Amino acid sequence: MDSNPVKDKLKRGEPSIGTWSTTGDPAAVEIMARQTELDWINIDFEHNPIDVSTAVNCLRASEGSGKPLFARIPWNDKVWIKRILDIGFMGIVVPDVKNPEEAEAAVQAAKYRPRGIRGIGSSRGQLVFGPDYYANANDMTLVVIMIEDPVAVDCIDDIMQVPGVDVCFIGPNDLANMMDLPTGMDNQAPTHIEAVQKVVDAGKRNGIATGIHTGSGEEAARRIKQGMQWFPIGSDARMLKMGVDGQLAAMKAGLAGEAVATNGAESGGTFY
Ligand code: 3PY
Ligand code: MG
Repeated sequence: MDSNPVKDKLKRGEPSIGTWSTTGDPAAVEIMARQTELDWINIDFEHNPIDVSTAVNCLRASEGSGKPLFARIPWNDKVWIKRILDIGFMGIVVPDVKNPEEAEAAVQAAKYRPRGIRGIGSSRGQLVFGPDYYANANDMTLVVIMIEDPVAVDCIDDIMQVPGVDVCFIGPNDLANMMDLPTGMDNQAPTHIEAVQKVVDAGKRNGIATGIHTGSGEEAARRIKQGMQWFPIGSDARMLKMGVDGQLAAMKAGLAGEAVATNGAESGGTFY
């Protein structure tokens, strides 16, 4: 793979929907990567006990699927960005970028000269992507800047105009927290809705893909209709929990003699 199919899709103006791995478990990543309608998986190093030597096995587990893996790093830090890209991630998600200077620092860390300062030394990059890795990496690498503070919304056009920023992606919980609002996915507070819409509108003006972390397929459909192009549905841990909760609720309803919604889960088949 010497180009990034997710970047290609975004350039064509199409939505590219993936999910998060908060477990960092290669088996979970393998199952999700084989879901043909998910375009990518993002491993979340920001809030979870995942280390780089585990994550490289997530990359190996997903390889046969042809799906790019991205990584949310713990902070906007050039050392993290270098190590993550060097082991073969095809993009970075950078938390809480507050202004164009911070966006510029993230892009510089992610790109080789002349655009950036990334150092030479990706053995796995060359192994997996081939001997032209250094020539192709700048084009291939997706840079996702997270908008999680109203100060970033106030300068969103300037952030989007930093060359090399591909996506501005909203963290709904941190944004709510920084606005002194109750947290939660699919936030319905009017001021939160207004801030999210400002980011979407700026994305359209500047030709930059936007997104928000969604909690369900139902929200994902609404966000696509709103004009968003790049975002995850939940995470492996969230979907596992929702699956368990849903099936236990169905069992209880069945025992109580109520109609049971299967919610897409098939009871036949041999996948278990
Ligand atoms: C948030 O909601 O703050 C997030 O970072 C989600 O990814
Ligand atoms: Mg956040």
